[in-house]
Amino acid sequence: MTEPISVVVTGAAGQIAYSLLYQIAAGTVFGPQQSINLRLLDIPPMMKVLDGVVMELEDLALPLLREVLPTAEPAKAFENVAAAFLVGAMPRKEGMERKDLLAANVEIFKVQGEALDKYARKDVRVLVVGNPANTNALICSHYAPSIPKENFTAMTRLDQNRAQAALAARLNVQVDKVKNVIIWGNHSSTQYPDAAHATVELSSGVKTVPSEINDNEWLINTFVETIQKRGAAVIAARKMSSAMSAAKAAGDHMRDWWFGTKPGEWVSMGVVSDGSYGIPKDIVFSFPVTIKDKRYEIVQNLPINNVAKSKLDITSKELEEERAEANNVLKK
Ligand code: NAX
Repeated sequence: MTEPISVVVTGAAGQIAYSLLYQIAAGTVFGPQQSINLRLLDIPPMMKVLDGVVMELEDLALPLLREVLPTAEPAKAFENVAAAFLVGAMPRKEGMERKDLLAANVEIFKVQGEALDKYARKDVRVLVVGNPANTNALICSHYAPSIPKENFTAMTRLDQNRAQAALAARLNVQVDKVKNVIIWGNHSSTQYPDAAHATVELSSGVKTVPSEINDNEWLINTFVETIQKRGAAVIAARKMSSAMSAAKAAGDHMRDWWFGTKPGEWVSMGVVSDGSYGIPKDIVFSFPVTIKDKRYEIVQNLPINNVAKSKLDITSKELEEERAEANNVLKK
């Protein structure tokens, strides 16, 4: 067994963390040989709830889990961390406008960016889950200038998993037979779930998903809208937002970042745009990436048709607007 690494989860008393912490402690994310010191950050009113989470973590009796530190102080939570799951965020309350939500979260991610800069390892891998995830990741990175920008990512893996599952259901195949579906853009209703480059493994060989489904209208309209609105559909049914599937997706994202993608396969992650596919630079945009040695590269030269181009424009415009609003808040 290797030396323990420190891993922080923020929003540790919340719903997503409740499912995520087990995966981290059980070795599903960082591997079965990697022992873990967990740092759990939440806000002061949640400390009692967090005590309960700590008790449950103890009761898991998992050998990989070494120390567990519950705290409301970012300075302690981010100390020497090698990986950070930034799940905690201000939820949208009734009557709250998008602007107000953004303003509240900009403040949180500024503080956490500064704490990462000061206390975390310089090679820390940061995954932002808390919404608006893409713009929160951008802000966080901005306030942690000593950590490379590439080390900040936002989660669109839940959208990818949803898209993969929807295509597998439509094709009546096991979910792992479908590969390389892409989520472009923002983790919001403007995201573009794109099946144009996806493949499916059938007994007759590997085929492209569009040729097997052979229903453009379904792929361009029904499929895209179903994925864009899936989060809202879960809330309508469960009266609470996706948590089990979000936690699984966060684990998938970090595990692939840590251990790499399989040959010929890619995954979608919100990363700082380098201008690929004509996307404006310096927004956190979800692209297909391949990963090796803990470094990702954006998959290049995929053909983008006019429909896809217009969808990419819509979601990048929204991200530029969010960035402008965030900058306004920070200037005040
Ligand atoms: P919960 O409301 O259950 O938990 C959030 C926790 O964060 C609470 O315990 C709260 O006290 C804590 N918190 C608030 N401010 C904090 C701060 N400054 N520092 C540390 N902790 C803080 O929400 P949950 O269902 O766990 O969702 C968490 C976030 O994930 C939300 O922002 C949600 O919108 C977002 N999601 C993002 C997804 C994605 O794909 N990127 C999908 C799922 C989810 O909707």
